[in-house]
Amino acid sequence: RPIGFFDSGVGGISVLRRSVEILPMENYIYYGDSKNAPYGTKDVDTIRRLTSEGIDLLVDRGCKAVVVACNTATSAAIDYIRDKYVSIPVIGIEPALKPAVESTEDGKILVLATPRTLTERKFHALMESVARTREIIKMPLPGLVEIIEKGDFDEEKSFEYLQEALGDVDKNVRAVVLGCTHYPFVKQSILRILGDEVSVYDGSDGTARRLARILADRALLNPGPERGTIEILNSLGTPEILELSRYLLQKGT
Ligand code: DGN
Repeated sequence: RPIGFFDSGVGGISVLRRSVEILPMENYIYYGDSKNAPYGTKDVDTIRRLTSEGIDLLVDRGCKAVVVACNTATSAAIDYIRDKYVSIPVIGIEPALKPAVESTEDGKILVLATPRTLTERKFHALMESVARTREIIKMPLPGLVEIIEKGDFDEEKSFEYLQEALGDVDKNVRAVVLGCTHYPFVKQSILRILGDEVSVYDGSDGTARRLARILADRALLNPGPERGTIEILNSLGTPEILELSRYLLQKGT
């Protein structure tokens, strides 16, 4: 049976890609809800409803586990989704604040995410538990997801947007956490603006590893030996968005 991946657009492909590297024998179905992107500026009830509809589609296709590969949907809806689907593992993603704190000794940590992720209780709880002694700068980037959904990665618009947002950031920033699954696709622009000395963290590796561990614990891993398949679906359903999704799966970050 396949593993389902959900995101409010093409961003979760950054997590899918890492999972395919770690678990190449698995079959995957990726469902991006680009029609309703962005989620990051929507209210919690709307995000829950849309996430739940997306997960329904994956469960109807027989998925043995689902990954909510969207920080926004995880922060607003993961408990709700877990209560609804008690019989399959539901794996979420959160900003990689812990690895950023553990791997850098000093300096400030810049967290980039959607407005919703940064205001939700889940993020504040995460900050309380792992980063009490470090200075965190939270920076919402409304509008960046829309630019990436249009296929502009390290080009004109996304670079200009990031330059404007990050140009005056504190010079003591040592680590940057990409707390939205779309942002790894503009990592080069972020490094160009902040300088190569900053370390960049995103949640894809941690999420893919957690997925692997949970499947192993429940004896749900696909034994192989053949490589699995990857099916990509999108609520927009246009050839362009499917092409963009496949391109991102190959391109990486
Ligand atoms: N990719 C989503 C996330 O990780 O938060 C954000 C997408 C959106 O709809 N704003």
